[in-house]
Amino acid sequence: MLTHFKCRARFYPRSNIERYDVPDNKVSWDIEFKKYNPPTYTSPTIKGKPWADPEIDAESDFKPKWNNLDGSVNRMSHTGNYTVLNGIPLNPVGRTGITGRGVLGRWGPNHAADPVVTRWKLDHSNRQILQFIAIKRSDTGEWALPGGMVDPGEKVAATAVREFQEEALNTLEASEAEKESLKEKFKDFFSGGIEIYSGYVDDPRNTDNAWMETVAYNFHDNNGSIVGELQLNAGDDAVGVCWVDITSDLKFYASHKDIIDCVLTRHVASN
Ligand code: RP5
Ligand code: MG
Ligand code: MG
Repeated sequence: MLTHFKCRARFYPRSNIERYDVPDNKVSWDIEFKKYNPPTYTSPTIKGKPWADPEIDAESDFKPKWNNLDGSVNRMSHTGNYTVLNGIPLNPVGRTGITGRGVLGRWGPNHAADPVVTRWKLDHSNRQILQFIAIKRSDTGEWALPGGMVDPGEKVAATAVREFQEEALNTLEASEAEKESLKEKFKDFFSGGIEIYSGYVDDPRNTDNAWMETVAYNFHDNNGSIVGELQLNAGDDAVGVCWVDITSDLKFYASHKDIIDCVLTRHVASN
């Protein structure tokens, strides 16, 4: 059964709020946990932001369409319909030890996309090793996929490409001419993404009422002739970027290791 660990760490990210301790056998909402008394936390940094929902309270005229496409905001979960208890969505995986939204903008699912750009490398014994492009996150310092949030109305596959270009190529600081040339050169490569995962992410920012979900796409350069031309340059919320050999002992942000393992399995099986 799906469970989560990273969103049960003692302290909520970017705060000194301590989560209520949820033992492994009390994660599921189906298991009674009478003592469960999590703190409520919604970071002041998200309040009033255009990308964030308002508070849910008696006076509010905020009437979201849970489990539906709500205008241009996708409030559907990849995991199926989630429960809404007293007007508030419940994390489909279970308890996290904290209620409210933390630093996440949306109640319920917060949708992201993750690009996994891969190529083969030959090691000293001429064995093929799959490599992917990882970024170092500025918030936690962990290595991660260069993913990001889906803008309202944006196609998820387009988010994956945009976030890759912003975080791994720093296009936010590129000139229009540079962006145009990049678009032209890599048009086919970035239109050939294969969906490899869609679902819940065990993100440290998740709460009982707000959580991350993603769709991950693999952009694979089988003979390595295309991606060699990519000028890696960390941008936006990334402070480092590089090619990383996919080996079993690697640790990554959230549940990105599981996504990377899916990509590896797929390529090893078809190689
Ligand atoms: C993770 O957070 C997703 O898998 C994606 O990589 C990322 C999106 O959040 P930001 O990078 O925009 O903070 O859960
Ligand atoms: Mg980003
Ligand atoms: Mg990001």
